[in-house]
Amino acid sequence: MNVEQIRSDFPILHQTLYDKPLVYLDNAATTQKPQCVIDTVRNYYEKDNSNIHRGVHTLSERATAAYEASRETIRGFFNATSTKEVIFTRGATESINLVAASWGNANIAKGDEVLITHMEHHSNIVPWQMLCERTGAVLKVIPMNESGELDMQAFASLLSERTKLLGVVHMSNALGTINPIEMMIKQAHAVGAKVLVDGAQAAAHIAVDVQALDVDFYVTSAHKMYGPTGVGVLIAKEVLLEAMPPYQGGGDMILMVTFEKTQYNDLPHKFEAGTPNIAGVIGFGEAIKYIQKIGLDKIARREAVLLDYATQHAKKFDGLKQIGTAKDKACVLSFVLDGVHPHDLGTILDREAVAIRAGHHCAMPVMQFYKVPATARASFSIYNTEAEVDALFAALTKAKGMFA
Ligand code: 7TS
Repeated sequence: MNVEQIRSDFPILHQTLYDKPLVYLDNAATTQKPQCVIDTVRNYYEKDNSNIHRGVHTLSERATAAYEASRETIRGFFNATSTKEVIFTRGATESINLVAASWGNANIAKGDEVLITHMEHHSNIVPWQMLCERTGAVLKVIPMNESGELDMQAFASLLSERTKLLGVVHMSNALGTINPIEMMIKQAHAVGAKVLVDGAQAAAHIAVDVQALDVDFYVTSAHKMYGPTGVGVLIAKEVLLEAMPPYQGGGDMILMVTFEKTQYNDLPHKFEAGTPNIAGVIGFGEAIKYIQKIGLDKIARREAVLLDYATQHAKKFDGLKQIGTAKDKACVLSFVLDGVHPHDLGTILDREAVAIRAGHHCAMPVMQFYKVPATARASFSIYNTEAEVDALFAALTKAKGMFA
């Protein structure tokens, strides 16, 4: 893989901050966008902008065709059975809220259990907590160990016929851990539970085949996959979606409305009320094509080399404690540095033009587990280089010196 060639696809990377070249290591928060995605969104607004699914004029037909072509691209990428199983949303967060509200209200009752893990992002905790509050169901949590790996024995003993849903993050944003979802899905199905996998981090790094996984609900966001913000997807089994009530009511999700009764639209439109993020969806499709052009296998191999390089640096760095050392992990180096608050670290690194994230990463229970208020997190993508990892550690050395 030619990293320099890939870098040339991302215009934002070629700038300086404080007279130093930008080193962007906040990819878990959002990735940068390649020129082809930027051009696709721009082209849509310049040439095709129009509302979809209802116009008879040419622009509307073009916009609709491009929007639905994106759905097919995304179906293929995740190997969903049909485009009926591909629901566009605002992002992973909305996808989870959709399932918790629609499937949850219809299927969860008092005394049922919803099982999640200790390393979930808040977006895969709070919607389930809200559902449990509404219904009287109980939220259970799979514990993890010091390395940031799930306790699989505890998982097995938490599963029972009361478990109605397992919500599990595919790849943790705070730790980098990749969870053994294939095995977990099988075990959860064995007790009759449905499984929602939060793929917000994983989908840009790990190939996902929803049929092979037999996963019930898989969610992700376009903006972490080189696509636009404000758009994402819920991929779900058709039988489940057919049985689920609509999430929101409005235009496009209906076939027929009278004051007495409304007949809902067919899948996937039943779950896409209102004018969607048309440009975003079309840009999302282009981002997926960009990933496919490079190949996820190549991406994963390259990112593993980079993470290994950064981890070797981290191990040698005096006073640095890594948070998250799972055997199976990707792309995330989360850490604390003796005597320097992560927020101060983030600010000092910014003056060196190194962009990292400092905070709880919307995973406060992970911080509580490690008894830290926050961590510093560098997260890597296909366009990052070994020289940028060197720049990160040079900046850390400088920060440490300032606090010595
Ligand atoms: N799940 C995981 C594992 C995530 O990392 C994120 C966002 C979400 C869900 C929510 O995605 P959204 O696109 O709907 O907001 N994670 C991060 C992060 O690590 N830093 O900023 C956002």
